[in-house]
Amino acid sequence: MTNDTLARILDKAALDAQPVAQLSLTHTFDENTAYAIQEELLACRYERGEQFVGIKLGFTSEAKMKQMGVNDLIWGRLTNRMLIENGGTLSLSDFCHPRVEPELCFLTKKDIDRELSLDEAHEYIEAVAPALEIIDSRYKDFKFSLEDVIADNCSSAAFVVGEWHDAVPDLSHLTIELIVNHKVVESDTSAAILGNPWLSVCHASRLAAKYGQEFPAGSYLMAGAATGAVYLQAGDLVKARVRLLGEAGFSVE
Ligand code: OOG
Ligand code: MG
Repeated sequence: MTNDTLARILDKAALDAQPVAQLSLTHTFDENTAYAIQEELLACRYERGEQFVGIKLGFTSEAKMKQMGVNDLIWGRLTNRMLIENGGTLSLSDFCHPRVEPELCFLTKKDIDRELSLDEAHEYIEAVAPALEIIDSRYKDFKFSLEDVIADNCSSAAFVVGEWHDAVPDLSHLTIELIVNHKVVESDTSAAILGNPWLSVCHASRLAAKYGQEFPAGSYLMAGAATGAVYLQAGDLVKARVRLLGEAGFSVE
């Protein structure tokens, strides 16, 4: 099967909100091919008029690597269709089995077309915000190999961004909490994200350049979850609360 055919299986799974068998059960493909399938998958979304708005990193924290049984940093693409306004509503029926995780989101200030050093990263970032990522594996039981999840655009499904703040040099000591129905269900500090969330900017710049992805000024960068993810239920009121940065939230119907 071609990369395009495999991508269309995942695209249909997302459109129908019906998970499919892991591609790796019937096809052998390496990490590079997985990223090529991801590109084809995004091409399906662009064909429908969606636009690239940013990059998300995955498995930047121990908690996530442990929860999902994989141990390598991955990246995916965000489109305008995935953005839910802060305080907005998510419909469970649009997704297979969505989970939510608390994150930080950066807003880029300049076009990025090469790997940035940690010292340079600050010049390229306009602001930072508390955020929530809704991940929704298109694979049955939310189970996958590293190659499977890369092909599936790293489970990207939706995201919510709170109020923007100046991105101060030290972002590694912020408590990040996931709050569902007024209860803290997951919590860690921002140091859980690669030891320093600014490193997410360096990794995203490296990966975008490596895979030829344009990363223009004004793009979002979801830095990766600080904690494990939890399944969403109808009626949930979900918030990410980050010390000094405030909250981002949505409700589930
Ligand atoms: C893959 C996406 C991981 C993160 O922040 O670590 C991710 C998944 O867990 O399904 O978005
Ligand atoms: Mg995430």
